[in-house]
Order: sequence, then structure tokens, then C-alpha cells
Amino acid sequence: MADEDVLEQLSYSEKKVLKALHTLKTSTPENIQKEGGLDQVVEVMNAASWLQAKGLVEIREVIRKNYSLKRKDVAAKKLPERVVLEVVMQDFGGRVSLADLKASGKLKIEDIQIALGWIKRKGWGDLTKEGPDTIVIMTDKGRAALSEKGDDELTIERLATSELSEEDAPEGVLEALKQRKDFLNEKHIVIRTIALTEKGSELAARPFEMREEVAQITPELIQSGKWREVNLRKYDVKAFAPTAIGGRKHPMTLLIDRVREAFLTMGFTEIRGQYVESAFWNMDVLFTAQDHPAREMQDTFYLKNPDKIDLTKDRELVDIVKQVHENGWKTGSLGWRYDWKIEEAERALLRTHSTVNTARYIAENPELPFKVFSIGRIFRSEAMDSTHLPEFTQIEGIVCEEGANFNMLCGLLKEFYRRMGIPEMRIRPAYFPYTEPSLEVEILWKGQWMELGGAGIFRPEVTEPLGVKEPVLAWGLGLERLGMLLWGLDDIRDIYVSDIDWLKKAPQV
Ligand code: FA5
Repeated sequence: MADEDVLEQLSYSEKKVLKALHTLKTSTPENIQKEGGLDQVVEVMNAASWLQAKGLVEIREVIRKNYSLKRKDVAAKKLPERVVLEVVMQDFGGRVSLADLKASGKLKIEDIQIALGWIKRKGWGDLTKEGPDTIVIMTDKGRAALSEKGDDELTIERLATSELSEEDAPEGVLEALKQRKDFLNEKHIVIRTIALTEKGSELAARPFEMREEVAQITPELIQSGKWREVNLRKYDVKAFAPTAIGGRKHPMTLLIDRVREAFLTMGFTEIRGQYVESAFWNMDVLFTAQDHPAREMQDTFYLKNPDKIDLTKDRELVDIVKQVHENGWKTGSLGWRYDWKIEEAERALLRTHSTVNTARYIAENPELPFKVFSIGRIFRSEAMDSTHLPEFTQIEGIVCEEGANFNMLCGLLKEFYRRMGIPEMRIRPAYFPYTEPSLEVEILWKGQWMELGGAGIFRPEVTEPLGVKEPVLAWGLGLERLGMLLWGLDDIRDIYVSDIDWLKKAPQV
């Protein structure tokens, strides 16, 4: 960016800081505030951060240690080594045995120990052994110290009235005082200085206009026409700004909304069902034999409470379904030719597919035409892997109208996936006990064909007992697998791990 453009895009406060620094070169925010005539120090810091981002200033931070006395009364007391010095000099003429010093009673025993340590360190005195005795002998330096306070003592006097930093006291004094127990408090203070960079110095040296400017257009400015006269601040549209991430719907909720909209706009009506169903509606009505493997415990969650669902109100249909399974009833089918048991049909379970919703719908609304769909949770007792969940969502639907046929079914599924943003799919033959013909929809996913859903035309063994003679096109599609494709996930489980980062960034499809 050219220098003129950089200058033009500076705010009024930034210009003030730049001008102040032109005079001060490097300074603290407080001094810049005074020199530049800014209202507050925060205003200086804000402007300085922007100037730093533009490479015009550098904000430096140093940590300064400030010291104060832990207890004010220590300043009024003599240091223990001075007490000992005075006692030894005045009462014992500069030489005394440790035993006599202790016996003098002028100091506590533990303070004598500490005092002698400091006396040696300061060179005020020496300790020598004479037979069993330890003798304290003061040196010339000690004698001189009697009438002259040391740097540490003078510093303590100053600390009695104000905090001091390391630079305020003679070298090493505060460090030494810190070694005394319960003496000093240490506080860390961040000292900021702001300095012009080379580029900043160049710009600050140029003459630039210092006019108050308008950074925000108000309705008043527009209505009064004043916007023509004021100095409008230029914006740098390329300036960095953090991405604002607000609350948003879960990707699955959005996908459900999208699926719902696709079917509604294709003229379908939404239906709902219930999680707890009888085996009768979930399987028997759908011509699934009572010894079919899908009915085993390892595939289906049977309930303990309630363990049975009373079928009395469906008695008529129960009688017909029994005959359909045993001999085909009036459908022209031979049935599965076994002894159908009501006890098996009464078992309570968590629905294993949402085809149970459409079966119930037909039973209650057998008049043509109908086009309904449902989006709902279903449950299967199966091991989890990258494409299987024990609890997932199915998109179910049926169409029954005059002339409905297999081609229509294929066209409808293609149209649905096209609307979901999946241009290519393949349809291959499949088997379901309740449809004939049956198909499976597959999508090429990372080099492999992945099954997205099953479909077909309901067999007469299903529709005729429910009161429908016309062909019913039916399908059940996996919603999470569709999500995997749309969001580029390798593992279906990722959808429900609640990774906050993914949730924030997932496309709002
Ligand atoms: C059925 O559930 C049939 N009821 C579909 C149907 C309806 C066929 C009407 C004919 C007429 P299937 O078990 O294949 O079919 O499941 C349908 C889709 O659900 C699968 O293609 C897959 O996309 C998805 N699906 C199946 N099992 C799982 C699972 N464990 N986890 C996630 N998605 C699954």
C-alpha cells in the first residue's frame, strides 16, 4: 500500500499517537496521551495496537519488579546485626565470646545466629575458636559501621514510605533484603513502551492533516446532507477481522430441514410415528416371516417393559396377516407356509425401520392417491463401525397413485438425490421381504460404492390386507450416510461426537 493510502486510512487517534511519537520517539502510553492530547490511555493503546498491525509502531513490554515492606514496623527496628554490633562494641569493647553475648540477654538466641551470619557477610566481624569458646571480634569496617548506616538500612527507610524497583535501589540491595525472612513483598508490573518503526518514523515525519473525522454514518448525517461536508474516514476493506461465529443449527437439523423441504416441494405430506412398536406392525404386516433373521435378538432391541403390545384393536388385520403368512390369504400368494404365532407378533420393540410408519399410514388411509414421507430415528442392535450406528435416521416415503410404476420410483429417487446435491447414483437389484421388485441406491464414495437406501414396490401380501390394490412405491433411505457424503466425512460416528470445531465450521447445507 502506498504511504499516502496508509496515512489516509489512519484514524484520528492513530494520527495523534503517530504525531506524539514523532516528538517523543519512544515513550510510555501515559506520556503519549499527554503529548498527543488523547482523552484516555486506553485510546492510546487501541490506536497503538492498530498502528502495530500496520507495521508503524512496536509495542514493547518489560516486567518490572516492585518491592515493598511486608510489615511497616520493620523499618522502625534495627537490623539484628546492628544490635549485635552495638552490644559487642559498646558493652564488650569489640570482642566477646558467643556464650557471653548470649548471656547478655540483649537478643534472642535465634536472632544472634542470623545477626552473626550478616556480620560476617558484611565484613563487620569474624568468628574464631579459642579452646571450647567461639569469639566474636569486630573489624575496622564494623567499627566504622557503628556510626554509618549501610545501603540496606537506608533502603529500608525509603521502603517505609514508597515502593521501590530494582533500579531505584543500589545494586544487589533488594536482592539481599529478599533473603531475609518475611521482609519484602514482590510485585510484577508490566511496563509498556511504544516506539516508532522505521516505516512509522518516515510517515510520522510527513505533514498530514489532523482533522476530526466521522467513522460511522448516522441517519442524521444522511438526512441532513451533512455527509457531503464531513471528513469521512476511509476503510481498509482488507483489514483483518476475526470471524464472527454465532449460534447455529446442528448440521443434522439443517439436513433434516432440507430433506423435508425437498419432499414438501415435490407434493408430499409429512407423517410421524412412534419409537415403540409391536413386532406385528414393524414386521408381520410387512410380510416378514417370524423366523426371518432380522427378527433375532442380535438385530432388534426387544423391550422388557412393556414386553408385549396388545393387538386386540387390530384383531381383524391380525387374522388376515396370520393367513397371509400361513397360506397367502386372497392375495394369490402361497404365503410362507408355517404356523404363525400371535405371541411373536405381540412382542414390543424399538422400531427397526420407519417402513412401519408408512404401513400404519396405509392401514388408516387406504384411499388413493397418497404421497407421504417421514424422517425419524430408528434402532438396531448392531455393532458400530464407520458406516453403521445402532441408532440412526431414515427418510421413508410412499407414493400410490394411478399409473405408479418402477420407473417412476427410480426417477423420484434420482430427483430427490439431485435436490440434495448428489448428481450421480446407481440403482441395483436387491431383496426385501415386503417389496417386489426391490432396489438399492448406491453412491460412489471415495472409490467405493456405499449403500444409501432401499426401495421397491410393496408386495400384494402387504398392501391388500391394508385395503389397497394399486402398486405402492416405497423407500427407506439413510440420512446420516447422506450427511457423510455431503460433509465429506470418513466416519459416520463423527456426526454425533459434538466436535465443537467441526460444528462451528460445518457447511450450512
Ligand atoms: C430398510 O431399512 C428398508 N426398510 C428400506 C425399504 C423401505 C426398502 C421401503 C423397501 C421399501 P436397510 O436396512 O437397507 O433397509 O436400511 C436402509 C438404509 O438405512 C441403508 O441403505 C443405509 O443407508 C441406512 N442404514 C442401514 N443401517 C444403518 C446403520 N446401522 N447405521 C446408519 N445407517 C444405516
